[in-house]
Formats: sequence, C-alpha cells, structure tokens
Amino acid sequence: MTHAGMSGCGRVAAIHDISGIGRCSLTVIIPIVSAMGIQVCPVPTAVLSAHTGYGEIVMRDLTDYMMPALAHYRRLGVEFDCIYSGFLATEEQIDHCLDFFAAYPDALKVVDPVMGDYGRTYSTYTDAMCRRMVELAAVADIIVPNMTEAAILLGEDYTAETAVPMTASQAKSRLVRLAQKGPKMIVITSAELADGTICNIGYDKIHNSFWKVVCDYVPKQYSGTGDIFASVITGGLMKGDSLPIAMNRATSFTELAVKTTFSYSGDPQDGILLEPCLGWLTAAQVLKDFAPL
Ligand code: PXL
Repeated sequence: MTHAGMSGCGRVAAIHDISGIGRCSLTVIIPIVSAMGIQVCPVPTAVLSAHTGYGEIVMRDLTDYMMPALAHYRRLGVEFDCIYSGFLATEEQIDHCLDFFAAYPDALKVVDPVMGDYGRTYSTYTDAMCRRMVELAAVADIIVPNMTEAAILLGEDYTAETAVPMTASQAKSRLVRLAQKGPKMIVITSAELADGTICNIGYDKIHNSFWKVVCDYVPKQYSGTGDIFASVITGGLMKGDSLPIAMNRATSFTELAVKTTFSYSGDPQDGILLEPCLGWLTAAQVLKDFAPL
C-alpha cells in the first residue's frame, strides 16, 4: 500500500522550523521531498536566523500559528497523505502535533524526534520537551532517532564519550524497546556496531524484520544530515518503498551528499551542499546493499 492520494504522488504536512542559515529542517525537507514528486505543505514551528549550532540566534516561536493553520486546512477540506514532525520550539507544540496526527488518522505518521546529537540536547530543548517526545513516538508509523535521541526516548544516559559499539543483538534489543513505546517502524541513524561498521539500523514491527544499511565513514559531522535522511525515508515510504528500500535510498542519498560536501572542505556547521546532489533523487538510482541485521 502506498500513502499517495489524489494529489499526484501525495501531499505532506511538514511540521518543522525554518532556519535561514545552516541547511537543515524545512530548507532541506522542501527541496528533497519535492524532488521526489511529493507536495510539501510547511507548517513552520519557528523561524530562526540560523540553526541552534550558531549560538546567538534570533528565533520567533510560532506555537500560536499551528492550531489556526490546522483549523484552516480542515475548513478547506485539504487531505494530507503524510504528517511529518521534526524540530519543535515549545512543549505545547507536542500537543499540536498530536492534534495534527489525530486530524488525519489515515496519513502516514513520521516522527523525527529531533532533540539533540552526539550526546547533547539542542540549546532550545527543555527536559520537559524531551520527556514528552515519547508521546509523539507512541502514535508514529515510523520514528527516525539518532543514537542520542534513541537514548532519550528510552530514558537512558548517553554521551558521545561513553558510547559503546553495539553487538547485533544489543542493536535489535534497542530497536525492540523503542517499538514497545508504540511506533510501527524504527530507524536508528549512525549506529556504531561491534563489527566496526557504522550503520543505519531498522525494525519493522509488523513484519518482525530487522535491517541494516552500512554507511561509509566520513570524518566530519554535518548539521542537517538527520533531516536529509528522514526526508528521503518519508518520500520513499510515501511512494511505496518497503522499509529496507527506503532506508537504502535514504542512506545512499545522504552518503552522496556528505561525500560531495566533504570534497569541498566547507564548515560542517553550514550543513550539506545539497544543491548539486538533488538531481540524484530524480535520476535512475543506484542503491547500496542492505542486509538483515
Ligand atoms: O537538524 C536538526 C535541527 C533542526 N532545526 C534546528 C536545529 C537543528 C539542529 O541543530 O538547530 C533549528
């Protein structure tokens, strides 16, 4: 089954911030999902001069925009094939995302539980927001946490320093424990495995299948990479990909974009050089291998 409707390949309400500098959230989601033939309807959670990694940013919180926007879409009778949430500005926005999910029960529900990375939470995220993110995960068809976010959802301590590579059975247990919170599919990004590989690992609860796609290691960490990965997963699932195919497509594209950026030696803070890579999404694609985890 695909989640595409009467709107071409589908229409997604994308509940994320828009940051002027740093290529993350809506500035990468809109071009990627659009290139995959899907209409993106942004529901901005905040406007930022630059992403939070830039320090003294200017930020305008749009919490009071979200419910009137949803009410307008209801009045218009607009249907969404997917609701895709990400960076939120306030705890109240978690309730508003739940309202969006409830308003479109047939939509594919994608929750990117954006909270932090490399063992640290983003500067605008409060403990209460992190505690309550599990409520969004509970209603999701798919969640796409990194290792830091997976630990927060599980109520575990995690720092980049204490992180230990996982055996395959530890990785599976982590995925299953996340699935017990409610989501039907889980993908953890950039998981370090005990065999020395870095992988995106996934679990499809309905088919009881575990997957991994190995990532080539690039010795720089670029902001917005998680948003790029999650956008391609979202587009792929909307177009009918199975979980491993969507993971494969998203890993292949993210790797191409990361390697392209690395080759130009830019500042990792400025994000991924997305623009020269977008054509890959419309061309015939050569995908990576995937394997059972
Ligand atoms: O890529 C996640 C993200 C999204 N939005 C904002 C961020 C970040 C990560 O730093 O700061 C504003």
